[in-house]
Amino acid sequence: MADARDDASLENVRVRFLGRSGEITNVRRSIGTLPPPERPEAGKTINAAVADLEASLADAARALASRELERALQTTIDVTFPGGTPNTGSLHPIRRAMEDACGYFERRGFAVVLGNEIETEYYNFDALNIPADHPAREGLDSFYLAPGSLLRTHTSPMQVRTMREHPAPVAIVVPGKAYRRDAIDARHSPMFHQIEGLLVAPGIHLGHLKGVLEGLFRELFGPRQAVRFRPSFFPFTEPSAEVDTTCPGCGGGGCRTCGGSGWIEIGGSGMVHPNVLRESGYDPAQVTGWAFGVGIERIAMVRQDVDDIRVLFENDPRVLARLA
Ligand code: 2NM
Repeated sequence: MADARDDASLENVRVRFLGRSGEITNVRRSIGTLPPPERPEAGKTINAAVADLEASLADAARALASRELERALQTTIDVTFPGGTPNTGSLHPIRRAMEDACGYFERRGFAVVLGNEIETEYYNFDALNIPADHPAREGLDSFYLAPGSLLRTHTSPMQVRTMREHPAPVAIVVPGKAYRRDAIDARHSPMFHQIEGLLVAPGIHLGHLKGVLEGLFRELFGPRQAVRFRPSFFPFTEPSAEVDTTCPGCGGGGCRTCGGSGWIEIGGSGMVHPNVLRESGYDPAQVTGWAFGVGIERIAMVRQDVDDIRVLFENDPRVLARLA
């Protein structure tokens, strides 16, 4: 009985001896047939037997339950089995591109400057030599909050603010959000991220800019990146150049990412315009400087190999988990 396999076999034992027509029950009933003097002794013996049997049944039930628990523990939980890998999350590709770019400049002694996203028209346009009749200044292209106040259309205003507060030399990068009234499509988002750089000191020239940008793109895309300047125009730099780098998708041979040219357009740059230096409190006869701006989404898209900027804002975990 002590090694009964289940509750049913214990119940069989109980019924067989203690049930309504069980063996002990029958013996108890037959007490009446004994001579009266023998009945008390017989009753005592039977009661003792019943108590004995009930105690044994209870012991057996406890032993059975304990064996069943032991078996359940051993069959359902293997404490040595390796656990599943938890989802740990990761930095967003935009954040990663921004931190990689900032890290590159920080290691070269540049300060990282953050600033307000609400700007005055003066810092966003006037101080940057952008004329009053420039189309970017129209309410159609920029988010004005009130007359003279708008969401910054680039992070350049912080560069002017920094120059006004610190005498040359200055070496900074300004990462952050910028806003333009563009309709959302595969390449445009009304909110986007930039990193802009500024180096002003005596004797600074375009050659310095080219070397620094080459290092930046090698940091971001790999060791074989080259830089190509294409002449362009920005009001705040002279001369100005669009910046291309070797297409990381094909290494320069031509592919879908670069439209077959082997180069991808990644930003703008130039030598800071004398008017901007003067407006910032610097003397263009004493110091010169380069500046550049690159789109962070553009970097993240090329690194993630996605051709639609909206993928970066939808935040599908399957995309976020995919490392470049
Ligand atoms: C660009 C392209 C070229 C730029 C200029 C300045 C400042 F404040 F120094 F004048 N900051 N950033 C600059 C120059 C930005 O972005 C496409």
